[in-house]
Amino acid sequence: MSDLPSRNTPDGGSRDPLEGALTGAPDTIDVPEWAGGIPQVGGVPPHVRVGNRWVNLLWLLPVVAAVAIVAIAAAQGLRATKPVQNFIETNPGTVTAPEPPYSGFPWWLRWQHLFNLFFMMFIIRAGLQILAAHPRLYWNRNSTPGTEWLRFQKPVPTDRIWTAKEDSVSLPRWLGIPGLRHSMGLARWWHFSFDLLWLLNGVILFVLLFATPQWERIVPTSLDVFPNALSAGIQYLSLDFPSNDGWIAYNGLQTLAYFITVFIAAPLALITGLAQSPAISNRLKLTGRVLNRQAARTLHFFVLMWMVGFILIHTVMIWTTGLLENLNHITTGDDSNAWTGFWIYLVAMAVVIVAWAIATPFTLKHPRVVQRTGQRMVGWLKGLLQQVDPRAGQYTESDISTHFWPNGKMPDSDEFQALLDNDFADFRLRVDGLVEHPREFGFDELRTMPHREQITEHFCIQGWSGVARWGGVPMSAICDVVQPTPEAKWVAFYSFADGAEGGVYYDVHSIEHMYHELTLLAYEMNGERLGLTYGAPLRLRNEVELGFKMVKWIRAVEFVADFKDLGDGEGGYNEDHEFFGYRMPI
Ligand SMILES: Nc1nc2c(c(=O)[nH]1)N[C@H]1C(S)=C(S)[C@@H](COP(=O)(O)O)O[C@H]1N2
Ligand SMILES: [Mo]
Repeated sequence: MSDLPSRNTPDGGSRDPLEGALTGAPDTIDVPEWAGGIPQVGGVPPHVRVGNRWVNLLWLLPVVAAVAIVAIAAAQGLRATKPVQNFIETNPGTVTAPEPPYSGFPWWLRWQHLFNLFFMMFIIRAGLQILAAHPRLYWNRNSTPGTEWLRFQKPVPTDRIWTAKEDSVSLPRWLGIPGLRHSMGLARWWHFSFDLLWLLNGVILFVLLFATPQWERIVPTSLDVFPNALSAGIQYLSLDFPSNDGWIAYNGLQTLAYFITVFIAAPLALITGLAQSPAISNRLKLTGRVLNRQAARTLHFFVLMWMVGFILIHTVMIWTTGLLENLNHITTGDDSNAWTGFWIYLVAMAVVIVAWAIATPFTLKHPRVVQRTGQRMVGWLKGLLQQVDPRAGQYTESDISTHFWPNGKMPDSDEFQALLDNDFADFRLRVDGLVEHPREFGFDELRTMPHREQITEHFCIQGWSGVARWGGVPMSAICDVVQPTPEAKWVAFYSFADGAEGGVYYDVHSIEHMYHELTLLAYEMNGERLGLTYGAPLRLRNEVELGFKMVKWIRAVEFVADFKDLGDGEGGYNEDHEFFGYRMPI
């Protein structure tokens, strides 16, 4: 049947000889070897595009400083005028409640505040790491180089193939988790796991806010909030702050800031995060419309900017408007000047700093633990998302991207070269494992089988996306021929190419997805024969999953009961070597 030796399983079924060509993977990270030994290279200062020109945002620093000085002077000048003084007198900043105010922060709010702070640290750091995996932000879903509005990376070179992986940048290890280039697989476990905790904390907060009068602090109930916010703004800017009545009520500006943070920014973080997922984006057809993946990613970044800005100003205000009182309010819940709150604050901050310091070294030392813990925390949710039907997320001809980022390590064996030289006339796709009729399919034969075309969006784990028309044979047609046995639960796709660290690139997919009409072995792209860069002779399309699961340069397909004994047992090459998850609908 095949030129490679076949081996037998204890139950007598034939197993794919390529199983033996898979490699194990280390459970620790050796930085020089990471991701195929890509050197650690950082990004560039943020550049924003204005028309065709790129502006280095560092120039903004002196501009912001100059504007701040002018604004402070203007606010002070204004406060010396009679009309503004009258305005501030009638609108002192704090909207007086019609009901007698109640005071203080209940114990649950104080604990939730602490948890929020702790969770946000990991979410933000891991989020930056994910951003660094594709350090460009766009509004359009095509991710065409040059159309991004913000980049932390040099322009894409045009004189050679520039893979998406090469585009990733390192972060300092104290900032990103874990800082290395192309380490978003690990960062995503941190990001998603703490997202879940943060969401739970948020749901409890929403319930308790409205079960108590606490919501009145941060939900404006009259239009007076606006003149009072303006008044508070002028007072802050003039550096003669409005009185701090936070124990009883917030001023207009505080109310608006908290309202936006809790009721706009936080839900937006969730929505724009989910909208980047292939499963959700395709299911809800948000893709082609307003909230395409890149617009969602850009808005997700704006939420990050808001949150970081909020945290900075919030902290400065805590320190400058009566530190001891403020700290007692949020720790012991007393309105006093005692030092107790300060000491509690120091202990809490020490815990945060220790957790901050440990996160990256722990991840580098125990990446497998991070992967397994993440899988336990959010794997079940990802499993649920895999059930969705992606058919709604199909496009039309005019949506096809002109640029499609290439990724992955090309096949370099003599065997592949020989097949290529012959235009794959001698290529045989081996399909075996737990099937009634293991067999090989010639390339010509595959092209006489049922044919399907679809225009769909590709979602890379790094963050970029692109739309292409794919044509090929549905996996269901292959299944009809080979007849998987009832024991077959997973399907392994083996590549002609090695993964970045050597050993055959492979990935597993659930058997259910094989019967989805959008799951294809594609041999055409945008109406032409699939090019070498994009995976010739065959590549997989499974529109529920992220890009790395769509094996290119496919050589063999094996139906298995379990993937534990393939490679390192995690469900694919990147799962083994870069600690990705095997369920990747998000
Ligand atoms: N054999 C093989 N297939 C692969 C990869 C790879 O490295 N080797 N990379 C994957 C990743 S991460 C992505 S995003 C897509 C990229 O497909 P493209 O080059 O057509 O954009 O291929 C996937 N298939
Ligand atoms: Mo990818």
